[in-house]
Parts: sequence; structure tokens; C-alpha cells
Amino acid sequence: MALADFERYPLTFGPSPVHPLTRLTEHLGGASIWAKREDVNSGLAYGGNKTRKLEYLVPDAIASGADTLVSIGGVQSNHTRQVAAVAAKLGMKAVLVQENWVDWPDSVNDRVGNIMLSRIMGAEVRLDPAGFGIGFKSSWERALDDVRERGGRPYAIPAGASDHRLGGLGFANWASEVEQQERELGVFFDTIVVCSVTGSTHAGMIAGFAGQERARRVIGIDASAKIDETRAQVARIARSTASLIDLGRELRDDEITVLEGWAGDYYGIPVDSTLEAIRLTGSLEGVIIDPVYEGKSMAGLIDLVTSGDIPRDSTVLYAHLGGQPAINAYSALFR
Ligand code: 5PA
Repeated sequence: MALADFERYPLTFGPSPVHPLTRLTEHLGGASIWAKREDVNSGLAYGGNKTRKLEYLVPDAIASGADTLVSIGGVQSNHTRQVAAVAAKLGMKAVLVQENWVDWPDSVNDRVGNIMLSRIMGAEVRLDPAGFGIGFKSSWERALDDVRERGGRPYAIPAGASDHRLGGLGFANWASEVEQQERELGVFFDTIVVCSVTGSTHAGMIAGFAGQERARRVIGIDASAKIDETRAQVARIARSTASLIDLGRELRDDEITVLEGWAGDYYGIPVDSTLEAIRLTGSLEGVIIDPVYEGKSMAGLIDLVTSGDIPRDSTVLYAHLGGQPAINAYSALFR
């Protein structure tokens, strides 16, 4: 089946905006940098990368007869907030397992930002003491069982909507959208920079771009501080998505690049380069990025451009995947 044959339930405004980051480009004095903005891609609770992925899961959820979306993430998960919004939009319930993925001492961590938004939208939020991990969790299985016991019909959405048959399709479609926008704008992005944690954002892009005529670098920046797991997950999902959309060839290893060096020691804890990237992007462009994901991938972009690893004549597309609500749990860093 080609990508266009998969059913897509529209949750976004349409193609997300693409625009140049002129002052950041001037400041770095290197490659020309643009952004594609998933942080403003939808009217559903601020949108983000998961909203795009969910466009391809929703038809499957509806077809299954489900009445409850069940998912999992950290306390400040952007993903679970987007699941809550989609459930509200569809007239379904949401049960969200919110684990203690980040040992972050902010006293309002479990009250503001994403978790507050999920509560506002009527989701059942379950705080769970388990730590960071992108695999399948017993707490999630328990939530699914509880919904069944109550007579409900759950639809299971794994962390980040990644480890799901359809999880890579949203960003395979993003790749087609980029190609279309390039035609309209008269540019070619030879390098894409994207944050990677549960993997299907980056993986979907790899599968989507692999089917295009002109080759480009799709650089994933690990923000999980568990590089081996991230690489393995991205490779696995990229290959399964490529085969799902009938790419017609195997992906080569050199098409799958996840770089480490900007995550710090722990998922969810910003380091100096994260904070510098956040301040720089905010003060030069008025664009807000978060300390968990986008601050880390932007730190990677800044270093790769500054070092010349991304050459001066490159045109780079930074995928802004959303995530700003979590910044409210990090106020101590910006006093
Ligand atoms: C997230 C993920 P992937 O998980 O698809 O690799 O995307 C990484 C990513 N940027 C990048 C933002 C703003 C994100 O929210 N967030 C997770 C969440 O629970 O919110 C899945 C981890």
C-alpha cells in the first residue's frame, strides 16, 4: 500500500508552516536555517508531533469500536496531552499513565503545563512512580485491563505513539509535505534536524524521504540519553514503516543517523547547551523551545553548524516538534 492509501483523520490545520530563521542564521554565520512548525500545527491543545502521528491511528481506533484511548508518558508528557485532546475531539475517554520519567524537583511539576491541560480536557490521569523507559509497561497493561473491567473498549497507544504499526506514517507524510513546500518556496533542504526519543518521528521521516528523488541528510538528535535504545528503535521503526508504505527497497544503515552529545546525562534534565539554545532561539527569533526535547535538538543544530559539520552552503530544516507547555515546570531555570 502506498502512503496515500492509508486513511488519515484530519487533526491538523493542514501543512505546517515553514519559514526561515534569519537572525539565527546570521548569528551562527553558517548554513541557512529554516524551521517547520509542528508546535502550531493544530487547534487541539497546542498540537505537536503526536497530533500528526495520531491522524493515522485514529481511523484504526474508530474501526476497532474503541471508546477509550489509553496511553503512557512522563508526568509532563506532551504525547499524553495530545492523546487527551484527540479523545475529547472524538468524544472518547482518555486514560493516561503518567510515570515519574524525570527526577525534577519543581514543586508544581505534576500540576502545571501538560498534565494540567490533560486534566482540563477530562482525561483520567494516573500518576505512577515508575522511571523512564520507552518500552511496554505493566502500569499501561493495568490501565487497559481496568478499562475492560469497567465494560469499556480501550485502544492502546504506546509511548509517543511510536511502537505501533501505524506510528511512522505521520512523519512519512511530513516528508511528502516538505517536498511540496519546497516546490512552492523554491528551496531544497539538504539537511533535516529532528529530536528523537521514542523514535517514530525521525523514523517516519527517514522512510518518507527515502522514496524521494533527491537524497538528503536526516539527522536525529538523541534526547533520551540512552543512545543505543534510541538508535535501535529508530532503525526498527524506519524499516517497518518503509516496508508498510512499499518503499520497494531496504533502508541502508547510512540512512539512519542518530547523534548523541546533547542529551546530557538524563532524559528531561537540561544541560548548559540546552539552556543556551533556548535563550538564543527565544531572544533572536521569538521562537520558544523546551528543555526536554527541542532545546536539545537545537543545541545539536547550533554545534553542527558552528563546527562546519553541516557545511556553510547547506540549507537546513529544523523540525520544531512542539512541547512548550512543559516549560512551566522548569521556571526555576529562568528566574
Ligand atoms: C517528543 C516526544 P519521538 O518520541 O517521536 O522520538 O519524538 C521526540 C519528541 N519533541 C520531540 C517533542 C516536543 C516531544 O514531545 N515526546 C514524548 C512524550 O511523552 O511527550 C514521547 C516521549
